[in-house]
Amino acid sequence: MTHDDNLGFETRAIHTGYDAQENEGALTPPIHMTSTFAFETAEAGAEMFAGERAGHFYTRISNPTLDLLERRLASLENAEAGLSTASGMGAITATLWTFIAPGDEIIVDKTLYGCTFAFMRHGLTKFGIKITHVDMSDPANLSAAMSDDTKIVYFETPANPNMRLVDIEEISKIAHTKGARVVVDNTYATPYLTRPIDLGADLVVHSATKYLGGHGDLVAGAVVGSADDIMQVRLVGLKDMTGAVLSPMNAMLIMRGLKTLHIRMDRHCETADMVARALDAHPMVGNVYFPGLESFAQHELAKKQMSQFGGMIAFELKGDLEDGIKMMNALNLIKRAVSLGDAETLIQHPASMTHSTYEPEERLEHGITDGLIRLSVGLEKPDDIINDLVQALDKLSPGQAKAA
Ligand code: 7XF
Repeated sequence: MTHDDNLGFETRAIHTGYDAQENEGALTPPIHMTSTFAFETAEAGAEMFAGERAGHFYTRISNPTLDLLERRLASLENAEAGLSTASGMGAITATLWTFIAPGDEIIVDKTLYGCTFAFMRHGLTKFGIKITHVDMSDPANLSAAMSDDTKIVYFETPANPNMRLVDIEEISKIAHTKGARVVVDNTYATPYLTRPIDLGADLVVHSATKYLGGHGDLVAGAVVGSADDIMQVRLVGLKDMTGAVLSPMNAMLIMRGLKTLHIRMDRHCETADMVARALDAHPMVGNVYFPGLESFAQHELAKKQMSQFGGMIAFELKGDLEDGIKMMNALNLIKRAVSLGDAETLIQHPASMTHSTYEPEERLEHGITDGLIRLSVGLEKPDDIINDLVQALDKLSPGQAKAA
């Protein structure tokens, strides 16, 4: 597959894989809303099923609209091939089911999105897969933990919800000494900010529900990697083991989102930086976790691995859980909602929402405090976002001076 290597990221997000002249001149690609494809002859059908003839035969395996989206995502991630799925969890489960067998070990970072954690720790372990958690913020911990059974090394960076970063290049080197595949969840950073394949990762998974779609109107996922690996995920993980195929209609909406990914991400990043600094300056706010802050523990790694620092912030109040609830309920503009990467600024409480899949003692062990609040900074006017947060925080500290 060509990746229009000479063209920029933004240009490929708009054009890759599509020729209007092959489609009646239509500027926007048609949506192939079809479950099945007619064979010219019975023999042609049999040849397609045998893998001896190219072509689409059933949308759970492939479809021209999905194919176009997959080419674009692969191009943006600098991967050979891509696969779209019905959700981020569809991408993660299809990928992992493809490459593991009973007795294998997956080494995962300490902090993961709640359902990914539940899939591994509460799900895969039932099938004889060993899940070992390692604090990958120090790569030496991975070196010490690798064994001959380790088939996959898996992490998010930045991690949901507490923003911990993992050094993709260092971790990939260590994982490859034992031949393990490195799978990175790049949902938070998007390929606009970080390209894990370029840094040595083997497979990149996404919740396309978030920044890639970008408008909060769909649920979708994707995985990219080598052509061989992606073919296996397509034929095993997607076709047979999960069936988590994306709707062509949603593929079209993601492609519409991708056209503005770079503009949206620039703005998310710029506003998040302002919001993080405003939170940091407020007397009722304790720790602020944002990779762009000089005080962020892994700020140097953020500069090495991310072109900008993203639109996600986590913070703790100088107060208790009740204060957190009071603050969230006092917001007028910012929506109390899970998910992220939308135009609307969203706030949520991981311990009782996205990460309630962890047992309380597991949350403690994995660094998700009860007081942590997560903010997905949207595309509204920055002052409006900051003013809403400050007026809600001020309600916790009557008499205290407003943050500058
Ligand atoms: O299956 P989904 O499209 O919802 O994607 C799952 C998923 C995978 N990786 C990361 C880093 C994610 O954040 C998600 C979904 N997270 C949402 C959230 O944290 O708000 C889900 C709402 S419960």
